[in-house]
Amino acid sequence: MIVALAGGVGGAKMAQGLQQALPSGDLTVVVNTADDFALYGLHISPDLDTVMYTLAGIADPVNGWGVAGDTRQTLDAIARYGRDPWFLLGDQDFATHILRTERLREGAPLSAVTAELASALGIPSRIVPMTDDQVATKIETPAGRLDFQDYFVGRRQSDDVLGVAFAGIDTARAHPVALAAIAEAEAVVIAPSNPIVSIGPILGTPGVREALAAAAAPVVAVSPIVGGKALKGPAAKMLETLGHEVSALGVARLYEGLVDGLVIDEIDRNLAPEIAACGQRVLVTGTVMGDGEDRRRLADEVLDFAATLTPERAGAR
Ligand code: FO1
Repeated sequence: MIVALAGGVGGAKMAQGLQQALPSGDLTVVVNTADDFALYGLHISPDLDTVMYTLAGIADPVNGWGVAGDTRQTLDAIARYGRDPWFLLGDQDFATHILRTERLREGAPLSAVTAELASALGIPSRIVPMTDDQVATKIETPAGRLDFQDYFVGRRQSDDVLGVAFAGIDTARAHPVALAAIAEAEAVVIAPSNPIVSIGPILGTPGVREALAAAAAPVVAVSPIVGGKALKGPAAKMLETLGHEVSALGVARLYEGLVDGLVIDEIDRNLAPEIAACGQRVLVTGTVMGDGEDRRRLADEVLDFAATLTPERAGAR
């Protein structure tokens, strides 16, 4: 079994490639839930849904999030009542949030609801929230402390990021299925998701770092920074204002002691020696994932690379 740690769109693409590369049922995706929030009384889990729609083959191909071909009649009707439709929820997407919220109110844990939805969509992989407890990303900016989606969607990531906090993380418990999957995995793949706000909360959930350190399997990360730029979203600007180098080397330093190998893009080939000096083996390949074929090819290469690694990271057995 292979475990992927994933956030939103980049993580979902990597997960889809892995799902295609592996026998049915061999993939467990542990997903960030610190972006979750409530809107119109509904529980929205953007990263879980992005992974779920992508693995079901129904994700919007342009945005990467939401459902392909979805309409916005509900949101238009909400706007008619004078509410600002700032977060773009499609009609089919609303169905997911309505049913999730209903089941949560009945007392079902988020992981069980996610499994029900994913199973109904025919997804052969396991999608596991990092925790069933509530964790919420807060962004410190010159304008004050912002809720994550207010910063990300509402204000279009225009604020400087002075700090990032994950409210509730200290008392959150990593999902036991995620911890067991890491312990039993043949390889753990940290997807090319934002290391601060997508992978950061997963690693920060008590128990996950310890599970990774104790795992017998190699841990491999794919750099989300290519040629000094983020593939998507605010990762580059965030890394810079938080004092990290905006490069694949910066990513290597963030994951130092945690991973055995780092996959970087051809364009960053010159960084390979310095990354190796961080104690990480390096695979240089094309990492920019467009269509399905790119995803599958990268997944095959990442799995082949992982199979060549002997865990040497700090704490590895
Ligand atoms: N991202 C946007 O930039 N604008 C949106 O209006 C938006 C709506 C949205 C609806 C459902 C969903 O599952 C995701 C959505 N996203 C939107 C993406 C999401 O906010 C981010 O990708 C993640 O939270 C960051 O990983």
